[in-house]
Amino acid sequence: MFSARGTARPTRRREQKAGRSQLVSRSLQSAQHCLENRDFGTAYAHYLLVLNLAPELRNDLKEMFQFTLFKWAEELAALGRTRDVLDCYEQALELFPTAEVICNSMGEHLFRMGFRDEAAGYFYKALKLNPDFAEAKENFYRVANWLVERWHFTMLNDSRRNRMYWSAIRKAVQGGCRSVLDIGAGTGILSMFAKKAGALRVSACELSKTMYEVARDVVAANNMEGEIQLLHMKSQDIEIPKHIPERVHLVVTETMDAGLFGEGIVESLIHAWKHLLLKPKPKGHHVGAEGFGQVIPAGALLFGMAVECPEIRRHHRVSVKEVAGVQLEGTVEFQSPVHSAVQSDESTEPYCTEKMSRIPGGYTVLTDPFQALRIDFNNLQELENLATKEPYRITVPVTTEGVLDAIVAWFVLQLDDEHSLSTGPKEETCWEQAVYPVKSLPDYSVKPGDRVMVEVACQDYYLRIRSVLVLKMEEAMDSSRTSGEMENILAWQHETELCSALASLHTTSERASERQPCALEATEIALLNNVQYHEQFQAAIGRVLASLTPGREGQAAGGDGHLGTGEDTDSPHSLYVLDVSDGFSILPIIAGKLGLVKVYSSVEKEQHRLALSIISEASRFPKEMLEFWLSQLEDESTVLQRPRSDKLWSIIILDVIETSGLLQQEMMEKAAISRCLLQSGGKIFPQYVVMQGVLVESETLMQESAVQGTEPTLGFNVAPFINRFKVPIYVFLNLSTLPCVPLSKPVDLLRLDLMNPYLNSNTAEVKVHICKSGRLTAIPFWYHLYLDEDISLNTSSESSHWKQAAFVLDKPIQVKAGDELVLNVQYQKSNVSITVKITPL
Ligand code: 44T
Repeated sequence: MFSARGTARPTRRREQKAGRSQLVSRSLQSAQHCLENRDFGTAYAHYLLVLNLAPELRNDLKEMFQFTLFKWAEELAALGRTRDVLDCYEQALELFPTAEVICNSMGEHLFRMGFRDEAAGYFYKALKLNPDFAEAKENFYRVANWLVERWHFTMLNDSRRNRMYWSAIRKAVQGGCRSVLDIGAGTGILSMFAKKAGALRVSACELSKTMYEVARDVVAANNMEGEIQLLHMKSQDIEIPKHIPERVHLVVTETMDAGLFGEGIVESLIHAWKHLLLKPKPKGHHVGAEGFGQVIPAGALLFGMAVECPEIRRHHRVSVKEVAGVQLEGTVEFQSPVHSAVQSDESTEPYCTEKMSRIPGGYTVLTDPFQALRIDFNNLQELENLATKEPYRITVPVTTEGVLDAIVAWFVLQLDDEHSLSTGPKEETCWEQAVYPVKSLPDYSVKPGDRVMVEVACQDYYLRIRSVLVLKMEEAMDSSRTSGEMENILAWQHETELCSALASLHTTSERASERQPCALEATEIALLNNVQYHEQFQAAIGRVLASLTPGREGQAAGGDGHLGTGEDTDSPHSLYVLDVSDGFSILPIIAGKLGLVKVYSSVEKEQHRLALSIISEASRFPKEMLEFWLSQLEDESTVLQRPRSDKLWSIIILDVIETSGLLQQEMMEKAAISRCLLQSGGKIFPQYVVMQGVLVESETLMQESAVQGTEPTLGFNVAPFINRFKVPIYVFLNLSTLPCVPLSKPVDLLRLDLMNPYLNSNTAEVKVHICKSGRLTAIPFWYHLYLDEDISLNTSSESSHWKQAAFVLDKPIQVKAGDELVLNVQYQKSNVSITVKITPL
């Protein structure tokens, strides 16, 4: 047994010390020896021993220890030994509790393992330890964007919504609801409303760990600790009396998404009515809520309307038949990720969401709004019936001529019989709408007199709205119909049955396609529809290829001038083009069609590879000239390899801008590797990138980036806690419809030269002339991608598949027309940051 501390005699202590230092130096030697042999596990164990025995060596050994830890953790992670990875980091952090690099690396492992909340905590800690730590900053922003969705800010800033919930909750509590359960607490604001209104017992549950912790801090900051019981759990896991002592009078919740049911409100309320709420008030019972259960919101009405919207269309239907010499029509069946069909794969949401008032290019309403569904949240039977309800059809008269692109849906939330909120597209609200893109119709054009038939289905408690058919006026009047049919058609009272009957005549719309399916992301579809993008690439690639083989321009294009068959495909005269675009890309075929070139695509999905092969064939581009380049994109250095040991690339196409509007991570590193693999005269596409920005005043961007003080939250102190997840860059911005006032002309912020990756400077000072007085709140930015000196792509153009991004200032700066500002633009890793300096005149 060990002797108690301090009781050992002096001589023994000396002996121990000598023994210890021997052990330390031997272990240290072993550690170094193991490192040389790349035996990181044993080296790690030795270091651990040394550092525990000789804490005085911690400073000297820190670097080596970290290196060993990272290497060993990588090995463990590759072996799937998750627990061991985390144990190592925990040990390491005990030794070096203030090592930001270890914190950050721990966060990265946690993130990869799917523990995102925990990862955020470590990135945050690393940043606190060193606010200038670029990697940790970037990691934190990415994970913060992911963990705390941006709508929290918008929602908390929506004082109308807050006041409405407050009034409804106060009314219920004062009417006798003594005990309250808040399902999906978020920041805990509804629970605080209930407490303030005088509820005796308030409990709240929140399934996200991050949000649960935010709620804990918020409740404490508002001196309601001990008065609101917070549970980090899903409401369905709450048990009585284990978690809450007894059934409650009132459930408050705002677990609705834009499509109403997407956050699982139906399931959680079914469970709440069965297990957590007092029994409902019997119908016709008018006296107080005493002893009965109730839900706020009491119910909802769901509406829909048909719209024409080019922006939705170009993201959900491939409409180009041929692009830059590549034939798409009749090749594969491109499928958008939103499946509204009942039979479709449950894993995909049947709708996407948009704030229709800010959709680029706007939209045209084609029908009056129709009520698609009414649901009473205070009626268990009705909630349960939803799942088993047969799909039903509704017909709506067309009021305006146009193209039927989507059904847009929203709801009116009835908090109680006095308070309601609408999430409609015309409303001044934080809400987005649910969008059901229309697909598989033989003809999308509609005009007044036509009728659109939609099918509403509730499967797995997801609401789906599908346009089944357009009933044309001419068809209804078609004389070839039997007189019986005609009678029915004219007797509009049986309209729905009639339409169902007619629907069965329209078999074309639902017939499964025989073409090869190719599932694409909405942005990939938008990219395919972008003719200009592909033509620009075609032109620029053509120029480079021509410059590399003088005198062969005449052979290019057409696809028939190839020498490319058999052994010739790899002839020494061949040129090589590599496309490392992130998603589905037909650029390799476009390049290949220019002739005498072997092209490499890095698409990974089997479906995409098949699609590319089919498209090549249809475009009469010999399949053997197209190769797929490594399936694993894990390690950039292996992706960017030479086509053959003795050959170099003529063109490497890099994806440098993410659809979110940010520069791609590690793009300059990729450019640097690519640069070494180019043949003489070869090019990286784009050759350089110019980032442009404009100074604006935008209240909207402020509102969507941080909670603004305590006013919108009705005096409760919420802002500082949720604002911890504020990030300086707003992504996925639609700049063309952003409500804002420009205070300057667009200015060049940064130039990144991919052909000379080492020549870029990391900081730039940019002078900006202010042309309008106002509050500078944000700097939206976008990029010009230069394929060569005269061919460039603008990521903020109308047909772009990219969105834009914006820096949002911490505090607005008042500026006057005529002022000169200096922006300090910094480029670190793939992070760009901007600080504004005001120079006195
Ligand atoms: N906003 C939609 C969604 N939760 C509203 O973890 C509108 C989107 C929106 N907790 C732009 C604008 C808007 N038990 O923190 C979340 C979630 C939690 C639960 C415990 C449960 N059964 C659940 C279910 C959900 O509730 C919180 C709110 S859910 C969504 C709220 C502003 N884009």
